[in-house]
Amino acid sequence: MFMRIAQVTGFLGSGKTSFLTKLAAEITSMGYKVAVIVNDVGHINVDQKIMSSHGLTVKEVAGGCICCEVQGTFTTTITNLYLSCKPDIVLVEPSGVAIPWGLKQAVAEASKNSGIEIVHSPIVTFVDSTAMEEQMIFVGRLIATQIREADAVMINKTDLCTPEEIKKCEEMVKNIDPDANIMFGSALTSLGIKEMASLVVNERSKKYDEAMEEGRFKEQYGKVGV
Ligand SMILES: Nc1nc2c(ncn2[C@@H]2O[C@H](COP(=O)(O)OP(=O)(O)O)[C@@H](O)[C@H]2O)c(=O)[nH]1
Ligand SMILES: [Mg+2]
Repeated sequence: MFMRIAQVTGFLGSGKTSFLTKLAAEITSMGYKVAVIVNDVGHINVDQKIMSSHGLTVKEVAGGCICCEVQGTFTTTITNLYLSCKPDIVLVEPSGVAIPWGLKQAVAEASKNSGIEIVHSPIVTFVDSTAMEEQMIFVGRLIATQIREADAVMINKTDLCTPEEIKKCEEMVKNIDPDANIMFGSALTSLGIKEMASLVVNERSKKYDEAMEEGRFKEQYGKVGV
């Protein structure tokens, strides 16, 4: 029993759902069975409609954010998803204010409880290139955490920006994490779709392993789920 989980984070409105819809279609065309879990309170019905129109499986995790509140429910969702359709890869979009390690812990719990071997694909944090500068003023700490905990950063909505604006956004990301693996994307032009598909299908999250080894995971969350 083997299933990949690819987590997408990023602030509300950074374009995760729009991108995931195309990403899921791309991964499906590569011959993999894809499922999508969205947990965007308030937007769930819209997301579900978009995803369903692409013939994808969408599981709704009710109530609060995946990472902190619904660990039990998430475990059940993952287990049921596996039993009902055995996807090769599950794309997870937690709420826009979730941080990556929280969800990783929930996934670890799901894995332990269900006996499914779960591989963590690289975590990709989405950044809204049209809004990052302003968001850094109001929610800078959250965005910085999402960037530092990610394996890759997707500078998104590039179709709306000039090359100079994109460059500025890239510099802001590098200021937060000089080692960030940066990609550029747009749900409108499909820039970055193939690149990200290849990443989540073929690679593993390195940040997660490092954090586990160094005990940082435990330090941050009190207990380790595996
Ligand atoms: N022009 C443009 N608009 C986008 C892009 N991605 C998302 N949007 C728009 O940005 C808004 C938020 O997108 P959504 O996917 O719901 O963001 P999420 O909250 O991160 O899931 C919506 O109005 C989308 O149509 C993009 O690449 N280019
Ligand atoms: Mg969304």
